[in-house]
Amino acid sequence: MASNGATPAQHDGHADEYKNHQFPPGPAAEGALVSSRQQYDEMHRESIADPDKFWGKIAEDFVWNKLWQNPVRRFNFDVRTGPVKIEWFVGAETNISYNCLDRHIEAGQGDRVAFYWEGNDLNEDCTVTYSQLLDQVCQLANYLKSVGVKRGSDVTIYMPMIPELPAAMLACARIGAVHSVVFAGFSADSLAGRILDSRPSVVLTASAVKRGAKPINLKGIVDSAIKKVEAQGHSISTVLVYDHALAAKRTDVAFVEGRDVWWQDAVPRQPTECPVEWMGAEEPLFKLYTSGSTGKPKGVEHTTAGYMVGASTTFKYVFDHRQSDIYWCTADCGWITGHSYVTYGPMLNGATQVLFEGVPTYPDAGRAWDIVDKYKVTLLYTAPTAIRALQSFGDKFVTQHSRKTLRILGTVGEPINPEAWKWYHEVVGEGRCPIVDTWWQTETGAHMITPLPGATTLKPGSATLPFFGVEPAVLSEKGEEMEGECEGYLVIKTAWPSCMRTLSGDHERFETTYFKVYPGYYFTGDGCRRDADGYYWLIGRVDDVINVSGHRIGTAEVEGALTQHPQCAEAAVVPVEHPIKGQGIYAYVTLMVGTEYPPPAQLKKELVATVREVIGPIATPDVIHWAPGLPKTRSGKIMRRILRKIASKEEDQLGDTSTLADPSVVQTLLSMRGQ
Ligand code: 6R9
Repeated sequence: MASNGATPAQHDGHADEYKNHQFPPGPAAEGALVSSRQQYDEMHRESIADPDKFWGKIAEDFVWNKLWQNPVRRFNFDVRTGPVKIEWFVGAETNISYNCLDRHIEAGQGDRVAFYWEGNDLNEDCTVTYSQLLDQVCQLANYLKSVGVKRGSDVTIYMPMIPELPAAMLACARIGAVHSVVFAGFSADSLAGRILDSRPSVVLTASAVKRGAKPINLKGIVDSAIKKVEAQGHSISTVLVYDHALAAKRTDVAFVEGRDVWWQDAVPRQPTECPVEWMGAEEPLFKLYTSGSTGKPKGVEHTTAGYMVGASTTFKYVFDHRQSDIYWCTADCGWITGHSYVTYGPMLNGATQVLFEGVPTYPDAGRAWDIVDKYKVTLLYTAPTAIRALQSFGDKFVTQHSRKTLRILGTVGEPINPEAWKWYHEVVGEGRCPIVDTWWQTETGAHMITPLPGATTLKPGSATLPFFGVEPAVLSEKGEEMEGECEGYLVIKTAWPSCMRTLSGDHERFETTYFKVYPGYYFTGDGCRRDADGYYWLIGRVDDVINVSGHRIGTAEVEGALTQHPQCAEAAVVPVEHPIKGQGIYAYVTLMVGTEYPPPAQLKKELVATVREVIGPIATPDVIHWAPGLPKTRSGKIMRRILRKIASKEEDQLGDTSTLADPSVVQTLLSMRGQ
C-alpha cells in the first residue's frame, strides 16, 4: 500500500526484533480501573453494542444544567445518504469550565494543586491550586466580557506555557467563547492566516518567552500578524498582553495605544466570580488549525459535551488516573495533545499536573528527569521525538536521577520505533512502567487506539487496541473491509463522542477530506497493519502530510512557502527519515529560468529562512536539493514516489520511470545531490 515514505528511525537490528516481545501488565494491573484483558474486552463490547447506555452512564459523573434526550448519539457518516452530521448528548446543557473547576471545589478539593508550574530557567516555579485557578479564570472571563467577548465569539490565544494559557482556554469556555490557540512557535504569517479564518476581535498573548537559551518576542510577532490582518480588512480591538517579566522587560515592549492592555493591570481588578454560560451540547468549544494535504491549514472544530466526555474518559482510563498521581504531559497547549491532555482531560479529572514552559534538554539533558524527581511525577506523557532526543545524550543523564515515582509512561504523535520504545521502557522506566502508545488525531479529539495499562499486553511499536466506543477497520486499496491479519488504510466506522464536527467555515472540505474518500467511513489518513491478535500497528500518513517531531506539516504548505522566495520557480517536498524528528523535510527546488546550477550557497540559507518566516521554525527544511527539472508525468503531475526514493538514497528502487515526460531529469537530479 502507499505510505508517504519514511518509517521512523530504526537503527538497531536487535531493536527491530524487539517488536515481537510481549509485555503483560504485571503489577500495573493491581488496583487498576481496568485490571484484566477480559474486563477490557467486556467493556469494549458493551460500548459498541449499546453506546447510548455506555456513554450515558459515564456522563452521569459530570455536572449538567439540563440532561440529554435519547438517543445519546445521532450521526451520519455516509455522504451518500445525506450530509455528514455528528451529535452527542442532544438537548443537554453543560459547561466544561464548570466541570474542570467549580465541580472539584464544590467537592472540597479547592486546595488541591492544579499546576506545578516549572519555568524555562531553573528555580522559576510556582504552584496554582484549583481555587486559585478558578479565581483567575473568573477574573479573565469577566475581563473578556468587558471588552465585548460573548457566547459564540472567537478568541485567538498566542501564549507561552504559563498557567495563564490553560486559564485563558477555561475563561473562554466559561463564557461560551470559542478559543483558537495558536502554537507560539508559529510565524506572524501563520498566525495572521488563522486570525483571518476565525476573525476574533480579541487576541491574548504575552510579551515574550524564553525557549531554552533563546528569547522569542511574542508581542512583536502578534503586532506584525495584526498588520497583515488589517491589510486584509480585519481589525483587532483588544490585545491583552501578559507581562512575562522573566523573558522581557515591560519597558521594551511596543504598545499600541487604545488596543494593547497589560494583563496584570486589567485582569486582577475584575471580580473573582463569573457565572458560567450553560452551553448546548453541540455548541462549539474550540477551533484548532492543523495541516492537511492542500495548502491552507484546516480549522478543526470541536463541540462541548462529547469532547468533554471523551477527553475526560480517555485520560482517566488510559493513564489509570488516581488522586495521588502527579501527571506531566510535555505537549504545548498549542497542539491537540495540550488541549485534551493538559487543559481539559486532566482538569476534568481533578488531576495535579506539572506545566513546563521550557524544553527537556535545557539547561542540559537531565532537565526532564530533574522535573520528574522534583515533583515526584507518576505519569509521564511525551513524544517519540523527545524520547529519541533524550536518548541521544546517553543513559547517564537519566540514571543520575531516581525516577522511582514513575508509574506509567505514555507516547503520542508518531509511530514509536522499537529502539526508542526499548530505551523508554528499560532505561527510563526500569522495566516497571507500562508504555501507553496512544494513537489519535486533532480530528479525533481524544485517544482512539491505545493500551490500558492494567489490561493490555504491550507489543513495542503497536498502539494495540481500540478505546471504548471506537470501531476501527482496515480497508484495502479498493475500499473493502479486510478481516484478520491485514495491511491497508485505517478508517473508523461509527461516531465516538470527541469526534470533530466540522471544519471551520467549510463543511464541504470536511466531507471531502474525511468522508468521501471511502464513503461510509471516517478516513484517518493513516496506513496501518493489524496482526493476528487484532493489534493495530500504525505505519504513517498516506497523504501529503509530513510528521516532523510529531507535528503535522503539509508538503503543499512548505512548497507554497518556498515559492514565495523570488528565485524559486517550483518546489516539491517529500518526507525523509530523520534519526530524531522521525521524519524530516526534503525539498526539491527549481530556480527561475536562467539561473545556473548550483547557485551560490547563500541561496539555500535564504530559502530556509523564507520557510521559517512564512510557517515557523517547525517547518524548517532539512535538505534543499536543486532540481533543474522535476520528474513529471505527461499530464504534469509530479511523481513524488521517485523524489522520495532519491531523498532516501534508494535510487536503485526507482521502479517504473517510463511514464515520465522526460526520463532524463532523474539523472540530472542524482548528479545534483549534495550540491
Ligand atoms: C495526537 C496527535 C495526528 C497524526 C496521526 C498519525 C500520527 C499520532 C500516533 C501517531 C502512530 C501514534 N500519530 N499518534 N502515529 N502512533 N501513537 O498527534 O494529533 O497532530 O493531529 O497528528 O499523528 O499519523 O494521523 P495530530
